[in-house]
Amino acid sequence: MTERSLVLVKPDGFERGLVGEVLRRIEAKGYTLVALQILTPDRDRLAKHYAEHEGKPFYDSLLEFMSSGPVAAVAIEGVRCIEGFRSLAGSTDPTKAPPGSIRGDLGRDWGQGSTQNIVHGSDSPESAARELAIWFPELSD
Ligand code: D4T
Repeated sequence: MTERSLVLVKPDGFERGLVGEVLRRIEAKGYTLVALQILTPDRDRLAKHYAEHEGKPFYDSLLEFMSSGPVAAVAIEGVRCIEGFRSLAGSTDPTKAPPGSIRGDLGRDWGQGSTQNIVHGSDSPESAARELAIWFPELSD
């Protein structure tokens, strides 16, 4: 079934000039770009986006990192694109993410407080709907 997912190129990926490379991999996989926006997210938006992580030890450094500079927010579309983009991204820890994935090929540990792993991708249809409403409310019916 065709579905939509939210992809973020995080501040580390944006700063390193990797937006084009991430979009290239999404398009090469065969998914469609539905919407794209460059913005520096404020804490309100990030608190909504990362509500499930509130109270965890890495929450404050995560919000600080994610609000530190521009991100590219991308709505993508395709059959099973939620699962498919998670596969393209690789596992959360970029040091251990498999080669061939975005995080495995392009990411590493930089010794920073928050994990810098280049991209975010929604992890379920419920998360995708919730996150797309936060970043692209204009796409909601
Ligand atoms: P996102 O949500 O950014 O696509 O990442 P994941 O889905 O792969 O991982 P996650 O939700 O578990 O973590 C969200 C975000 O928090 C950072 N993080 C995570 C961190 O800085 N320290 C940690 O110990 C964990 C688990 C990285 C991604």
